[in-house]
Amino acid sequence: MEDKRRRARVQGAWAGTTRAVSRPAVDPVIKPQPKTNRPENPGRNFLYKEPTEAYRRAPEPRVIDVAGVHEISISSAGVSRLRLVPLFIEPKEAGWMFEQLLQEIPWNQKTNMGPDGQYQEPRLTCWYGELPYTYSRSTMQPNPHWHPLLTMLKDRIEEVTGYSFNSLLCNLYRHDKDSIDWHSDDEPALGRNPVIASLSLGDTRTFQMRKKPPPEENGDYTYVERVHIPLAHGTLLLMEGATQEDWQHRVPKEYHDRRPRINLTFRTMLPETTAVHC
Ligand SMILES: O=C(O)CCC(=O)C(=O)O
Repeated sequence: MEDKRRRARVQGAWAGTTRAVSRPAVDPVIKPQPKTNRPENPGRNFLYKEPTEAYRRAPEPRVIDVAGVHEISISSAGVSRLRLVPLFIEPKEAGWMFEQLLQEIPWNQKTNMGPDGQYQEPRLTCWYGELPYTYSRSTMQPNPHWHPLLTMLKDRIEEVTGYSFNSLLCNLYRHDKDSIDWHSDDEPALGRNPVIASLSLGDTRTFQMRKKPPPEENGDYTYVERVHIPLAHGTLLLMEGATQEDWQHRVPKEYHDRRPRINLTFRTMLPETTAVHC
């Protein structure tokens, strides 16, 4: 029966051709295979190998948003300590101060030298102090003409903290895309374990910190500890001890609209040294 049907097909569809139709001597019979969990390619061996390294997860950032003293690490360089004072300047006062500084500080966009050539900083700045300040291979000239409001704020911070400062770097973040990249305030001109007093006015931005990795990480920051601090209108943040030696900080760009923010970082520059800021 089967042979008869095959012959009929040859005579019908292919009967006119002289080409020989090659076909297997025996029709292949497809047998149903039993279901197994074995891989389809039996030539390959799949062996379970015990992982040689423990699975590492980057730690969640620690958020610091309450007033007080926060010791964030301890190392051979010493304790890294932050003091957070929200509402150091009352909102009513902070409002007119912000407007006045926004209008009256001679803001300027600094040009730095990076590995790919010159670039403009994504923010405006102004430097006050008797000494020049050099970072990213570009120098800010001495500027002894302190705005009276800045002198008043410096006096107020000195009175409350017990520290004294002779210099000030003012930063203006005009909108959400202005920022400052990872760095430490660790120039030789600032001396060992410098104290930095940072006063924020205007819109809130997140001040991010990351711990410098140990030598065995070869400069990889993937798994380091992180700290996030929202710096709101009128907040004072003090960085003390080994903070600059053991940590870096930045204010990143934001994905959502931000109104302008002014940050005043009071520092003490030592004379007779050359500042080098990375
Ligand atoms: O804007 C800030 O809060 C940080 C500024 C800063 O990192 C700096 O001036 O070195």
